[in-house]
Amino acid sequence: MPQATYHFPRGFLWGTATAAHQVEGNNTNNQWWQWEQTGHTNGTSGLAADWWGGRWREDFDRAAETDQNAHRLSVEWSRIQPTPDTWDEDALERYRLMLRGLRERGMTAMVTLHHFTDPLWLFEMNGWEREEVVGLFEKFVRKTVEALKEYCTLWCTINEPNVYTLSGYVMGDFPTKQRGMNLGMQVMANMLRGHAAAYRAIHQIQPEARVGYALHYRPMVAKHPRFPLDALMRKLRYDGLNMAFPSGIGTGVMKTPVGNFQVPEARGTQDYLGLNYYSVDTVSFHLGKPRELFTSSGYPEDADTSEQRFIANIPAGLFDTLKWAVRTYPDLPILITENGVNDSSDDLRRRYLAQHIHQVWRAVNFNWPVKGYFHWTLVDNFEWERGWTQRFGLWGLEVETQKRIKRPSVDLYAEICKENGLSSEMVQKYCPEVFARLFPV
Ligand code: IFM
Repeated sequence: MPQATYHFPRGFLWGTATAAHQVEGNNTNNQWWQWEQTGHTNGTSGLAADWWGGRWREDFDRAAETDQNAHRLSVEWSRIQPTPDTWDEDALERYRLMLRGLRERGMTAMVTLHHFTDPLWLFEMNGWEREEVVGLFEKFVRKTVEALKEYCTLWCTINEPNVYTLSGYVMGDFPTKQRGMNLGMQVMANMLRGHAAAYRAIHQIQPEARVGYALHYRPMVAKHPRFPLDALMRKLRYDGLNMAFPSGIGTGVMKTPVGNFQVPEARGTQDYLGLNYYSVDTVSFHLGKPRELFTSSGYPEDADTSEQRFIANIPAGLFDTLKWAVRTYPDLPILITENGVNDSSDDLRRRYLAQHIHQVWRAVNFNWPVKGYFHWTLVDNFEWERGWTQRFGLWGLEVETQKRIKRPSVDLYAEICKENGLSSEMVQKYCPEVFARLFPV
């Protein structure tokens, strides 16, 4: 049996990623809370993982004690700016405490400034649909970065602008008052403007900052590649989901299925590319889905899927994602800002983790500039419209009692972080079923 270790470069960031609304609890002043109270989600966020009540301390301990050296968290706009004219200094102080907590534990902080939630006052004025949001977002970013800059130099302006837009304005799963593809693309253009304004503001405040955003990137294949409509739909969906935001940052022109948006100020506004990768979609033409531009997406019948078939374990897709990234932006540092799987029994997670990290190693081995990996997520969290039905945590959470339950993947990830690599012994111990694939003779 082969014995080997796939090593990573010194200084590689190993961590987990979280988002404020999903872990803090009692985030009553944003549009998601309202959406939950009006029956649009599978349960309500409630106390979530009670980080606002202080349980971030014990969870950061868990991360540090299992050798993670970084953590990506987000701040909640509606706490920091509860009304258009007020700032909550206590909330900012609480975030400073959390970031100091990371530093005290020897962990690098990455802060996301917008992760799906908007203050209610912004939502009520139709938020990102109006261009005025750009100045409002910049003001919030300035205030927040000034307050937190002592503890963070790695900033993510906006998480998954493509998902925010499409899940809301096209699918209707995320809070919106009106729907429509054109409106959705207008929202995405405003997010791009907001990102560009934030990028410049952060650099003004903190010249040494590294600023980017997190793109949810989904490789796609046509279900029947020789069937022209499937191939066409794959391209349409791929361009619509994956390419709009990057095209705007690459060229200053955001290309969308409903036309181009000129955002010249966005050109070149990233110091790294953040990639959230989960799976590969198989796309086909579907007459019954006009809202989704007549496309349907799923996974192959025999795919290794998670509960509810939500995610298919297709690790090669992560390599393809990284290949796309280096070809599109040669030399730009890459961070895997999310990757993980919903798996309450932790049967799939161990091999998903090992197989995906193996693909990251392949990329690093080509000298592609991948600088870190953030697993989604540390402790089970509130999964938006899917509520508590999906468990992405390395640690499980009993929501009522707030008890954390360690899953076996914790130990696998801890060994990877400690070793700064993935070894044959680890794979043999935690997921022998994929040993031959990861360490072929
Ligand atoms: O929980 C989400 C996160 O907020 C954004 N990316 C995907 C995750 C898993 O669904």
